[in-house]
Amino acid sequence: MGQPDSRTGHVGQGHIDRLPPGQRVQRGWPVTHYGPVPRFRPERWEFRVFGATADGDKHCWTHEEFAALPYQTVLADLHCVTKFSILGAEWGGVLTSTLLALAPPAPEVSHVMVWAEYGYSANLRLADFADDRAVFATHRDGELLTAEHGFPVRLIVPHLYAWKGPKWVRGVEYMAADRRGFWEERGYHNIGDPWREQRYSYQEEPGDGPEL
Ligand SMILES: Nc1nc2c(c(=O)[nH]1)N[C@H]1C(S)=C(S)[C@@H](COP(=O)(O)O)O[C@H]1N2
Ligand SMILES: [Mo]
Repeated sequence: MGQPDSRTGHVGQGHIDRLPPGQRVQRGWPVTHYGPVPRFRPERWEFRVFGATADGDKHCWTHEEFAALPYQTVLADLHCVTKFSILGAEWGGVLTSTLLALAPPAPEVSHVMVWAEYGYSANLRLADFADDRAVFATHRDGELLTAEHGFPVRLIVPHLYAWKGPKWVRGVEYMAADRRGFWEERGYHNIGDPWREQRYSYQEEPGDGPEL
């Protein structure tokens, strides 16, 4: 047991209150994604912030530059919409708030699209993306991510289902209107809050997302 974690307010691993409705605890760390694992090519890799930036310019980081950005850690669970949850991982990397400060969005930006290798994408409301626990993770529990788990960079948004956190991230597009990402176009909920069990698009209420 011990002291409650200052970020989650939860004590101990597997405490019942920390599990969103309909989820079960998964031991270990399964690999879950659509399609093949991309090969990392450092010389071709760049992390791009584009779309409606405040200065109208694209912002790019090489892998070396990205790895040199301020490193912070977040303690967070991972909730897959297929109903398993992984509890108590420490994610290390670059906070989305750091990136937003380095490449500020224009005032009209309301949503972002996070883009990954092979065209995988996930849309997020700017406020969800900017959450102070959202992190572009390069490490888990102090170790570099493996290729299957998203090396070199994956997004973790602790308060949303894990499909909202692309592995193998390559960029962020700032948007002045909402647009559906990969799974959001294919039957999954536009917002994806596990605590409200927003799993599927048929559960969406007016205002939750663009017309399907
Ligand atoms: N690029 C990419 N990222 C992705 C996915 C995917 O299909 N492609 N699947 C998501 C889903 S549904 C989950 S549950 C988590 C799983 O992360 P893990 O394999 O590291 O456990 O990755 C997310 N990120
Ligand atoms: Mo998932």
